[in-house]
Amino acid sequence: MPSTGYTYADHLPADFSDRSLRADVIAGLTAPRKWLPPKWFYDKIGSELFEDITRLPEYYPTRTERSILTEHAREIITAAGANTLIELGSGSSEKTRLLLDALSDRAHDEASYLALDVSEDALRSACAGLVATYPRLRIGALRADFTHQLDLLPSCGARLVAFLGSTIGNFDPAERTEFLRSLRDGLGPGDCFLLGADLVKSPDVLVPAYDDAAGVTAAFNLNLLDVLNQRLDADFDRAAFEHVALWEPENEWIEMRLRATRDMVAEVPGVGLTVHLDRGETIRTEISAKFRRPGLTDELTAAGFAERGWWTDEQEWFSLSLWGPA
Ligand code: AVJ
Repeated sequence: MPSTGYTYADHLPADFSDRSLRADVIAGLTAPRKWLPPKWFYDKIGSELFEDITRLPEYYPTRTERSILTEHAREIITAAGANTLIELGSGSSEKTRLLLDALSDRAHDEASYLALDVSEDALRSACAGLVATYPRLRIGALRADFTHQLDLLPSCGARLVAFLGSTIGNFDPAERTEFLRSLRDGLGPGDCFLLGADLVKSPDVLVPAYDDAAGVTAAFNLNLLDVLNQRLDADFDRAAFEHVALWEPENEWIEMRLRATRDMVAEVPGVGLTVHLDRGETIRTEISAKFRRPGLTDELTAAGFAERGWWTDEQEWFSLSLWGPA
């Protein structure tokens, strides 16, 4: 085996992705109000479309979070007192570099980084890129599902577990509670949790961020149908769906849906389903919850965390917050 400069461990069965896709599609498309989980957006094309979204003028979260990190990464690393950074859902690990620069300066040869993601491709390309920039950093990749494998986190040194990009917004409130509880359970007294969370703001800003003028988010949403067509041999007619993004003020989340523009019947042989949609019927494909500081504090406190820091941008559009065990 040629040396890659990082360690790689796989904690998911080879058929994990196929099995969970099938279970999700059966559950979601037989429900009275149809839905699909957003994690299936991210095939190769979907991941590229998401990278394109992060560069859209309307999509402020990525650049706003990056600006907070640029300004405060050192303070955050110092407040956390960490020598190990563990990133949940690391994806391209692009913004992570701002934290790694600060961590490397602080912890020198003691510094380590562990990327955790379900995608081997994402883990390998991110880690290979980091090896070149951070020769002294110990780098590890762990293929695991952070929604129910948080007990796998290695217990070495003072750890900072980072969950960036407002990915937490994709959970519904019950999933969020469970995620935060299980994360808290796995933290020792010297560990910390860094959370990137998008904040409530005017729908005039929020809605265009999920329904951009160039139609990139629409393509990202519709790509989910291609994923089902390819992986489950389904025959959804993409052209007969339209992208919908709406702000739900009572839940304070953005919902993305795919709306059928005609009555239709689609076959999904991979799960043995025939799916009927009426004209105008929607499939919910994502919720993207937005937060307020008091609400976040309540949820994190209920899960057993105490606040250790709060950073935001000038417009208070996005937050990074640091939490330790209460
Ligand atoms: C990566 C889940 C944070 O909810 O803003 C972007 C995904 N969906 N545009 C988000 C997304 C539509 C994104 N997250």
